[in-house]
Amino acid sequence: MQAVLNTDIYALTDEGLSAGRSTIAVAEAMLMAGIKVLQYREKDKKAGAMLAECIELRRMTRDAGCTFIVNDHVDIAMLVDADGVHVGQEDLPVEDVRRLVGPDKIIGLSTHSPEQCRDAIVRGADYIGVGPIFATRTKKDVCAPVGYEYLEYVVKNHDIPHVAIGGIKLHNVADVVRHGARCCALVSEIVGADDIGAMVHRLRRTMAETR
Ligand code: 3NM
Repeated sequence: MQAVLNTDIYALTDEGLSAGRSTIAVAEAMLMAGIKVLQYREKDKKAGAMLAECIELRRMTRDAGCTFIVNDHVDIAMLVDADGVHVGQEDLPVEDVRRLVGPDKIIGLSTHSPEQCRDAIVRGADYIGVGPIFATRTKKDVCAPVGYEYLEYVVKNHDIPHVAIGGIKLHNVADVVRHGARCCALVSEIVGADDIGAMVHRLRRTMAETR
């Protein structure tokens, strides 16, 4: 039951961590490498600039057959006809996001505990983020790492599609997969890589060899 996230790597944007490259250029490299789920996550940009980038990314992801998710901004997701939106625990409740985007769009919710996982299912989220698995500096207001304990809880007890996130790198991704993650989200390891295509291929090979 992983139809929504039927892929190995969930990529996110973050221009501040992209070693001087634009988010559009980074996304282009990700799509060239075969990324099939991309989330637009830019915390320090104005709405107008985000809308302009998302229009471009929607075109690029559609051409590449890649699912396009917008973080936080339900309005921008709707304006560009993104495939879905991702929200956090303190954003608009999933039921209200659903009223806005309708039944056909994907809604992802970040979760950090078994209770939040059960709540996400009741509220009708289509997939959940599970993390942070490890400490990360990419997300400012993030809670303490949940380690593998919470990931294993989700894998053992629930069918909802999930994506492991937080501090995942090339050197630990095999271990995350061994603990049951089917899809892994990485921000800094991919957007900060010198050669984004090579990084995606190495991650993909490592994950495939672990399964
Ligand atoms: N969400 P990196 S951790 C965006 O736990 C995000 O919900 C998290 O970045 C969560 O791969 C995180 O660079 C940041 O550690 C992940």
